[in-house]
Amino acid sequence: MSIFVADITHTSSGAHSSWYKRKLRVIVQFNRRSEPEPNGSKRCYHKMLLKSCLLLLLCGVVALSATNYDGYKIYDVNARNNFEKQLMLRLSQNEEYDFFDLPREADAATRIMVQPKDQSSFEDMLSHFNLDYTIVDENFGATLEKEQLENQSQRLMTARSTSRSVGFTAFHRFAEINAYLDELAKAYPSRVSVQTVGKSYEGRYLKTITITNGDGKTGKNVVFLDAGIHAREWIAHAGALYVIHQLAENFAANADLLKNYDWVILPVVNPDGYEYTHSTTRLWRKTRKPAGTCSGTDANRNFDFHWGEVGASSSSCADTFKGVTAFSEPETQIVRDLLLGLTGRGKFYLTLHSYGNYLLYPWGWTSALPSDWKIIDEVAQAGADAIRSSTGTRYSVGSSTNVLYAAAGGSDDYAFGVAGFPISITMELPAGGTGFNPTTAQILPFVTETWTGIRAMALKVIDKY
Ligand code: 0X9
Ligand code: ZN
Repeated sequence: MSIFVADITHTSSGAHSSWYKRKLRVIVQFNRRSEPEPNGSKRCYHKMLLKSCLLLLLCGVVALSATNYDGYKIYDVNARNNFEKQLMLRLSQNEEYDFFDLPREADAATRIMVQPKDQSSFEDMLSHFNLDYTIVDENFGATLEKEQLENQSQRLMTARSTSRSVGFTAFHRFAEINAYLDELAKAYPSRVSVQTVGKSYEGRYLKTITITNGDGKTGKNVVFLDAGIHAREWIAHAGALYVIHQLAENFAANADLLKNYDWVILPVVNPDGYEYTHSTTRLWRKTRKPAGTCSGTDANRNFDFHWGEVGASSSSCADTFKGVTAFSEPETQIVRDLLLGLTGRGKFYLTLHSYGNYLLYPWGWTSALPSDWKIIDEVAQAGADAIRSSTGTRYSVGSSTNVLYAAAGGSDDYAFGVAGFPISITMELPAGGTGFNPTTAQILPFVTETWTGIRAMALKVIDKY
């Protein structure tokens, strides 16, 4: 019998969601009765292996900056029981590993990207604990290289073949997205306007687009939609652009969505992060403002509602860094001010992320449900049902904490709990490629399917408020 002592995050009440909740110092004993007790050099080997496993689990080191991902591997680890799940959760606190998702159920696969220098110790650790795993990408750098070339040529094709700065066969740069908004305001001046709502840390102008039916009525209820809080979730930005395209350019077919409602859309919350994913580090998630020894804050942990209470890191190098203070980031301040400015009129806040096919509603900070959760559930369910009947794609619906994990400081909780939006939903679009990297061919099918869900949810909201 070996005794392995580690700080393992405690999963409270067996709920697969609230893994961040309490940190307990626990002693995990793993019994190796089925194997002969190691002796001599074998015992020594086991000790060394265990030591390197411990080091691997316990050391949190500075995150990388510029990355070409050459030789990076992506693994799916299938945590089959509570011990294995706890092991994965503990490992996810090591900032050297990029956990694309976190184990939620005992048998759910967890996707992890591991850089070359850590791969052999990582695989040793997996084998040592007899974890079930597969490699889903042997060289993420090579995958990205091909995809970047393809995206580049698709961007050029869009530029050549259409009068618009964006299309849905490529992922576009921030400047192209802003140019598209301005083109729409110019093309449809009676229905569409663009507002500059502030500046990112690096000085990029954040713009919202307001789409109306042009009847001149003021004070209508509002749907506020944003995307790109997380830089690497490119399909979310594309999804917001498709919503804009539908409402502005396919107006007649969507007049029912604009009769009594105006739409305000911020397609890129975090432009510094977004540009950084295009230029330097494809899987960057956070903003870019320096903090401590690293850069960037997880904007979706930075809102001042139960800020930092759960599921957020205090380490500035972590991907879920909560920020030095609540609203430390100019980008989250901008979203805050937009949300507060819509208090009363704002009925539906929808924030687009990826990935995982979830429609999540408050709360993200507690497993308790808001008293009127049934109405939000009905709206989200309408979205999931519409998508299911159009393409067969399944979405899971529920509160963030209960369906995914507890994480405080999210924009959805703030919109609902502080700005008074009665319906507040985080939509996690599907995975493409190995998760965050859909191929260019996947963009159109994903965004049209997403639009079907958004349309159904908006109709439900309009019907209720
Ligand atoms: O963790 C997040 O911020 C979101 N998932 S993601 O994979 N896109 O990073 C989910 C946020 C759900 N809402 C709250 N926890 N408030
Ligand atoms: Zn996200």
